[in-house]
Amino acid sequence: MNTNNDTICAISTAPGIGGIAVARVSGREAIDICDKLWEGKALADVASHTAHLGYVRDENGERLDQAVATLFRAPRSFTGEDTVEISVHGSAYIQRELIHALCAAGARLAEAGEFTRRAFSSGRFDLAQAEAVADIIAADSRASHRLAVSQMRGDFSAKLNGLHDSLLELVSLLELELDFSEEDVEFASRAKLRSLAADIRQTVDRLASSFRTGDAIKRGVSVAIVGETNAGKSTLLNRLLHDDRAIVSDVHGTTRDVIEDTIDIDGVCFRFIDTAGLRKTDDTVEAMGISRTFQRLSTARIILWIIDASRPETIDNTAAEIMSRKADDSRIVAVINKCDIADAAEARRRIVGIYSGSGADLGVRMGAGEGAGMCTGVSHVVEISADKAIGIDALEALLVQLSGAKDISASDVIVTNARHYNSLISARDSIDRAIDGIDRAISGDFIAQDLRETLHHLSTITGTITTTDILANIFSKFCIGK
Ligand SMILES: Nc1nc2c(ncn2[C@@H]2O[C@H](COP(=O)(O)OP(=O)(O)OP(=O)(O)O)[C@@H](O)[C@H]2O)c(=O)[nH]1
Ligand SMILES: [Mg+2]
Repeated sequence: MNTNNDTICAISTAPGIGGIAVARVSGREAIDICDKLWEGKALADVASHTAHLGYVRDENGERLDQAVATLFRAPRSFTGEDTVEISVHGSAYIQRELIHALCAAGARLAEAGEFTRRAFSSGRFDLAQAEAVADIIAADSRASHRLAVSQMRGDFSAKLNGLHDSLLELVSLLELELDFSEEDVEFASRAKLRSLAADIRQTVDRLASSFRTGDAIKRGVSVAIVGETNAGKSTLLNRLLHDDRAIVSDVHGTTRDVIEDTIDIDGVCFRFIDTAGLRKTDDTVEAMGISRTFQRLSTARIILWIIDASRPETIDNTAAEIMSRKADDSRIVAVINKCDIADAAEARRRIVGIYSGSGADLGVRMGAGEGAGMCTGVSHVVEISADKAIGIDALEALLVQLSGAKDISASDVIVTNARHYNSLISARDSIDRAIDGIDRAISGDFIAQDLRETLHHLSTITGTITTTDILANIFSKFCIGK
């Protein structure tokens, strides 16, 4: 990545043809460079945060387009540098020629994420906030947008800064003690130190634990649709996606491969995964499909176990596989399908009797849970007809509830970035070592060392401590113009 001494330019609107395209120019020479191709009031003379109508000229000095130039003087701009945004008509030709003209006048084409990187370098915001810019651009549901906005606003950073201050206080207490070690004074009682460290650990742990929800919301809550062949899994997928995405037929073993797609339900993005039906088979390709079903089962957050109401005796065939392969913290919803042609009572009785957890959800929802608790797993049972669209609204509402997205209040800080999560886990490991050290009454300098390490891991999130490699890696994931 180049230094910040030069002036960069790029089209910041989406690639392709549009009503308007905006070229962003940022750097020390931004205003002078734009003036070279600007026909209108000299931009060097206008006030910051003002917009001006004029013309831009191409490399050869010919009028290219009528345009609006908006000027932001340093440091009150996104990058913290002098910035000009030129809005032109969004033809591919005009966009290309405008960038050529800007480069001929002394700017250089920006690298991916370079505008945001400059904003970070000039202290406009920290690294976690810079990463939120990419998330805001990528967010495609209300829930993921809300999380990105909160991170960009600095809620996460404020939490980290609070932790940083508490850790520094702990380290300084210990170091002060070490300075006076000959005099054998204790500046902080070990009990006090331990309780402060435990508080920090709890906050770090809460943040790390929020990642599972945050990641699911950001990338789409994964919902695997599994069950016996012919139960109606693909019919349900199509129903949920409002699209004929998968082939439906009454031939057992129709779906061979995993089919997935995302859709927004009530502001939450879900990733629905239709899978090959579970049954014993000698067919090699079908067996491969079933092994893919197992993979998806183990990573899904929510499992929709589809049961054919007209064949309740099949419940036992798939139950054991599903129970044994699901992730510990995923939820299973037993979905009794084809309720338009069969009574669900027998299927329900079997599920409640054998496969439900002793969880309150079932008890309340289903009245008595005969024999509940024999095999934990199913938390909800719903009755639907995927084909006739009966019970779908209730199923969707349940999915939204299970996603956890609605339990997040505006003040909750949720981690959505894998890099942040990894740093939090490392921070939690080092604070654990520090707490262990306090418990074992080891020398203060070892404890201080572990606390400093915790500080280090937390600082990599906001970018107070960082390396060029980390920065290059983060910003290369942005697009050019951002
Ligand atoms: N009456 C009725 N038929 C349904 C319903 N849902 C699905 N079907 C029928 O059941 C048959 C199987 O449906 P699919 O959606 O292909 O079943 P699947 O579970 O994906 O089957 P495989 O891909 O073979 O595992 C089709 O003939 C559907 O039309 C329903 O709610 N009611
Ligand atoms: Mg299918």
